[in-house]
Amino acid sequence: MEQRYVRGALIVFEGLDRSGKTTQVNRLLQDLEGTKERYPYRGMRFPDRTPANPINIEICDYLSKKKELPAREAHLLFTKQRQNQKDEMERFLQNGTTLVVDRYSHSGAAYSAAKGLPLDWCMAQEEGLPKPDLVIFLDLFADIAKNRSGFGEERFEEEPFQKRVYEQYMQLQDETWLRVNASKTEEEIAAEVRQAVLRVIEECREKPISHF
Ligand code: DGP
Ligand code: NA
Ligand code: NA
Repeated sequence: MEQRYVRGALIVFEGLDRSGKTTQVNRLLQDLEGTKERYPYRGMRFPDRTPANPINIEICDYLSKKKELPAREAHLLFTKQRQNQKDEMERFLQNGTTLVVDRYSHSGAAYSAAKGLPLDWCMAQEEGLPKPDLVIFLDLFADIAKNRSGFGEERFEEEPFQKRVYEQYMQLQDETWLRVNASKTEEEIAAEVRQAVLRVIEECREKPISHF
């Protein structure tokens, strides 16, 4: 018998720090609220900084520079947080719930590779995780990002580092990526995002979940 899939889409937002990513995630979640009977959804974010477990707390301490870790160990910590959510993510997707995720595997690989780890090794740690159906990359180069307020306080936010992260992101792109010019207005970006998301939700209803 022919197999039918009616599943949710895995939608991921990526971008440099201060690219306006979180604003756009929240706008999309608000938009989806209006059609939730038809397209159930759930928001998620990585890293998850809620102090719900020791891994989350360790990530928080590392990001706020309270704690130092070798690059490899730090990477595996972030990866573990994603791997721990794998089963739950699959369940939601299989139940027809679209997941809207603020950062995911590509952040992991791009930020860790920018610190000097091999990009391939970083992505290899993501193996088995559901692969996004759509990656919305808010493309705002570091030169512009640094002029936004609050830039530079946290680990990874220094400008030369952001340039390296950007270069790594560029190597990770594939046909599932939508690059959005992040210097457009918030409204323009939101409209572009919404259109792509609704298209992908429809398209992947009939497809099995793919994996890294
Ligand atoms: P925010 O998205 O604003 O909560 O910032 C999270 C920071 O952590 C940001 O600088 C990107 C970085 N980050 C996210 N995921 C990973 C990861 O898997 N590995 C590393 N090294 N950094 C990550
Ligand atoms: Na940040
Ligand atoms: Na953010």
